[in-house]
Amino acid sequence: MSEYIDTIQGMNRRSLLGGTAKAATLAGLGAAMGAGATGGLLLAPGAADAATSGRNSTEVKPGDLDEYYVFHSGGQSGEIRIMGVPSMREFMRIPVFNRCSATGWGLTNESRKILTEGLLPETRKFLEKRGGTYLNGDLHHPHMSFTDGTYDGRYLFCNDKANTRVARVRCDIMKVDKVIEIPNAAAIHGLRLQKYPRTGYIFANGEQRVPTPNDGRDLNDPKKYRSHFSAIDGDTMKVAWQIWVDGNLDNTEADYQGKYAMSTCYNSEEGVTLAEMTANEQDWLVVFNLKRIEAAVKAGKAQMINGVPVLDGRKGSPYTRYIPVPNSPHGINMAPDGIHATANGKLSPTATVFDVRRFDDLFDDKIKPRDTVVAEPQLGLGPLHTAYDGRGNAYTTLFLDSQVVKWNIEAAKRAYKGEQVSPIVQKLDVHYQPGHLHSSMGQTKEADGKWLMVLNKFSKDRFLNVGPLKPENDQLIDISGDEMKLVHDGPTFAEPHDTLIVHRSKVNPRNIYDRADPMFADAVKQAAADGVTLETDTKLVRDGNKVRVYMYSSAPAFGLEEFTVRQGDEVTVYVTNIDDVDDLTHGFTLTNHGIAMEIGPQQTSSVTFTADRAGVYWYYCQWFCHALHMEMGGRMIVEPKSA
Ligand code: K7E
Ligand code: CUA
Repeated sequence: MSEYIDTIQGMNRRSLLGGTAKAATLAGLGAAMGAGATGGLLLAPGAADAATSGRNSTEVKPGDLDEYYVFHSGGQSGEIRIMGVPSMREFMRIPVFNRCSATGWGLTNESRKILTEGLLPETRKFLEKRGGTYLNGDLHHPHMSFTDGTYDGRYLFCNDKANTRVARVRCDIMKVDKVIEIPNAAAIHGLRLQKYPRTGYIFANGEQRVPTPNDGRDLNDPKKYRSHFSAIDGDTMKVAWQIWVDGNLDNTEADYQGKYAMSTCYNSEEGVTLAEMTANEQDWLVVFNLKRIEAAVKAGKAQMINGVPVLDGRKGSPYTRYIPVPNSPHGINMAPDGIHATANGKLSPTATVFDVRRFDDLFDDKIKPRDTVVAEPQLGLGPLHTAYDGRGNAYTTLFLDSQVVKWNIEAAKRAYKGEQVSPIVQKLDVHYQPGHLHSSMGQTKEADGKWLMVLNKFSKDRFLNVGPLKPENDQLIDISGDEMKLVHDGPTFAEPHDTLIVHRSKVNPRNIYDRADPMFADAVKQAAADGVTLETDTKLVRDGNKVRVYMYSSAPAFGLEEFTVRQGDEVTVYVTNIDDVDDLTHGFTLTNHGIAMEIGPQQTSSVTFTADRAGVYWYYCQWFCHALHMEMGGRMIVEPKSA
């Protein structure tokens, strides 16, 4: 949790509540509220063992498949990782904001187009002499598109806090197809999706407050800085509207009715130093009224700033309501019941539970902001994020206590009304300092209450020592029974913030590219203009000092075993993998030119470079494809300028 503030590090861990002792009293309550959300989903391998033991089986035998996909953020690594639950095996990495040596992401023409076309004009100019695109990103929050309150397997969306971008991943091929920079806002942090009727909007929090437009004005006038909440159209990947808010936006969430979005918001002081930002006892949950905002944008009430309609949603506006919550809240998590949303206290040992059905009355000014609060349980030190099991229980990470606390929502509501009841069911030690946690299907209305993954920021002594930089520790917890049971430690590299556990029935990627895939449509178009059929022709086309080299690949050979260019030529190499077989990927690596790319079955990839140096340069296939894979190569001959 990179944004954690150290001011409360001095507090004693586990000093606040002796929760575990109270576990027994309420253990029955959660179970009594009924399971059944798993109905209709496929049984996992090992489910039979689990049935006899009464617990979930964590074992996935060699050759068996996991029951869930995990889409894991890569934090400052800038990528998304695909894992499996319950095995916790990592299957694949999807380069997003980073560069990838293996696949050529950030290097191929296809990926460079995606990485640059959504940048703002001034950023493109700024990056002209810096390689054309950013080299880093900070990917916190991947989320899958919804239809009718559950995952639909179309897309993943994610944020880049470092360079204020939002990206979209196509789940049919598990590759990024759009990256856009968000104007006006600074540092996109919280990102969630519209759940109903479908995605729809991508809600994105601009965390930092900056002058708007940020062009040199109001430098030393923080009162004029603005935070922007953005709604992006997930189909077109255009910013639909933005709205100013008071304070800094942290995390965000959407309801299951398609009426409201909500963000935790700190720095109600609007300070610029840590001391100023944490001075107040209270910050807010900001609620956004989507219908009112849409109507106002439609009626032309927004001002256009950098091409985006922007509304003023600061206090007193019809578009927002500010609900006071204890100082510096962090995660905001909607329960699968569609009713309850929990804001996590971070600097306060509490979580605040809202009944989102009351937001209608709040916007009609029939009730006061705090009347939307239905519970505020004391959970422990440093509550950051909450997950749900679909049986009425919530699970909250306690960063400072290094624990996950399981608590019951109904009991918390009764306690809030004054009944002598503790909502806490169980506290479980985790290792160490957890940030996000996620339950299987838990951010959908199909929460199935089987698994909980907890993303711990520190691993300390849990793994072999690898030097001063340690991995993080993602732990898997079985939540199918009354008691949470820790079943697996999983080291991960910097720095998963958030994760999704998606039932495998929701995701169905292709094995082989469609030749009509838009990813390489430009290459197909250029080939047609050059009279080349990509699948069958090899050809060198000279166009001044621009040279286009077309070849196909079929294990274990490239269509061209050599081609000749002149020193100083700008060369574009197009490779089409005509193999039509599962898992038969080729590569194209050009030695001493910093060139490498992936070419999947039936894919076309291309790369452009200047042939600066005379000589012979071999290219080879770097993806093991055949018994003669080592022999799969050819020569680029570069004739010296003088010749
Ligand atoms: Cu680290 Cu979701 Cu960016 Cu919390 S965030 S931990
Ligand atoms: Cu083709 Cu290795």
